This record gives sequence, structure tokens and C-alpha cells, in this order.
Amino acid sequence: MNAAVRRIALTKRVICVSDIHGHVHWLNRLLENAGYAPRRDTLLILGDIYTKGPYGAETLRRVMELSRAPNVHILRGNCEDITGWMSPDEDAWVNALPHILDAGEYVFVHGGLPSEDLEHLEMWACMKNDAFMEQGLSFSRWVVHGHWPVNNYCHRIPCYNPIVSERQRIIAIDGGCGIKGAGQLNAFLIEDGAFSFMPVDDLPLYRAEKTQCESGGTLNTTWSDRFVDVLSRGDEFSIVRHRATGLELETPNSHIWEHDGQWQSAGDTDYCLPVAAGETVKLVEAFSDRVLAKKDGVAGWIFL
Ligand SMILES: [Mn+2]
Repeated sequence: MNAAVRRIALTKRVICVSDIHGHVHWLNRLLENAGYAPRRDTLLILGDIYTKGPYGAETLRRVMELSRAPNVHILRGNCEDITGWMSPDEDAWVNALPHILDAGEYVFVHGGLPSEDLEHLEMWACMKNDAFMEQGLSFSRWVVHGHWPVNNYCHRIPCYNPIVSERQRIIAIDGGCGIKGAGQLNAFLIEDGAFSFMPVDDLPLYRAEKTQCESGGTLNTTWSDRFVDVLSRGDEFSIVRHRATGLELETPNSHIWEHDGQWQSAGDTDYCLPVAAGETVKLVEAFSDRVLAKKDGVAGWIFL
């Protein structure tokens, strides 16, 4: 089936969110932090609203409620399944969602665009378009997408902030909310042609005890290149060899998994964050001799 395209006009400020995955509490905080004003702002939600997360029904109902205000447009993502708890009205609302928003200078889509010929695109190719930024495509206008957590575009240092590629005119905003331990929900803002963003997550704060210089950052495993060979296994960490690069990585046993006889790792890194003694960052996960932390959207190790 052809992707459904809706032509929209943007107001002075645009707030764009994607891949909420049942995190209604994060969405509400983001809108509050952004000072969302329905009459002044355009609110765009690029799909993957209510599945794979803790508060699916509440999130769907909140987004439906938001969509009644002016200047709000919602897209259908690849995870917008019709589920048992939904009312007939909710089914119908989801089934009527478009796949592409055409706003002139900007195009918004959940997964990506196979081409700029918007009227003749297959809907699934727009909703589930994996690694869209890595297909060598570039566009005459800005294409803003979600779906592929931005961390999957980071092959050395994992970062969860939106990525803006001027060369390709592609913007990726999915912060891995609900999918990655260090993930966040990003609001991407466009105001008078200027870009900015705000992140929200629930990670606790962590105070670094010692000063540590930045190091590592040779590898961050991504979903596209997730296959590894386990070279040795300790009580808490394993040494693995990343098949795509040949690089070796020490990573928690709990982060790697075996499927069909193949070991896999996604979002694991050797990057060590630069921190000053007493500096406060976000705690992602604690281990016996180190913690995985996040600072300004970038994840990495801090050794104790
Ligand atoms: Mn998603």
C-alpha cells in the first residue's frame, strides 16, 4: 500500500518527538520543559507511541488528547500494532494515521524515505526503514525521522542526542527511549530555521569520585554490526571480538546474548568518559569496579 502523505503548515516553533514507546511520563515532562503552548507551537509525534513500554494505554490516550489541539500531527510507526486493550475508536484513530508529513522545507517520517517521490512510496518502506542514514541518500529538503535509535549510528562513541547531517539533509531524533538502558526521549525543536533539542530520562545522578581522562572510543557495537565472538568469559565481564571491525572489547556478560549459536552485542563500548572528581553525571548501570554513566547524552565507563 502507498504511504499516506499529509500536507501541513508549521508555526514559528516546532516541537518534534518520536518513539515514545509507552513513556507518557517522559512525554509530559518534555512538553512541560519545552513550555509547549498549543496555539503557538506545532507538535509533531513521529510514531511508535504506545508499544514496548510501561504505560501503553495511557500514552495512546494522552497523544489522542494532544492531537485534538490545533497544529498537532501524529504519524504511524512500525510498532503501532492494534492490540486487545484498544477501543474501536482507538483502533480507528491509529488506522487513520498518515505515514508522511510534508511541510514544504521539511518532511517528517517514522523510519525514512526510499526517495523524495512522496506520492509513490510503499508505506512499510517509510515506517520500517532501518539504518536510514547509512544508505548513502541525500535530500533537497530536511527529512526528520525516528525509528532507528541514534546510538545505532555511533560506531565509536555512543551518543543518544539527535544527529543532524547537513550533507544528507537528514535528522535522526530517536534517543532509544524504552529500548536502550541509557536511552532518552528527545524533543527536537525547530524555531526560525534554528535547531535545538531537549532530552528527558529517569536515570539517577552519580557523583564521580576521581578525575578520569577521556580514553577508548574505538568501538561502539551497533544493531547493524552486532555479531561478536566470545574470546574469554569472566565472572562479570567477557572479552569479545567484534566481527565487523576485528576489534576486541571488554563488556558485561549481561550485555551480550546468544541467538542461533551467534553471540551478539549492541550498544557496548570501550569509551571512558572524561569526568572531574565531584562531577555529577547520570548512572546507567553499576558494576563491581566501574559504572556505565551518561554525560550530556554520551555514554561511557567511569572506573572506580
Ligand atoms: Mn521505535
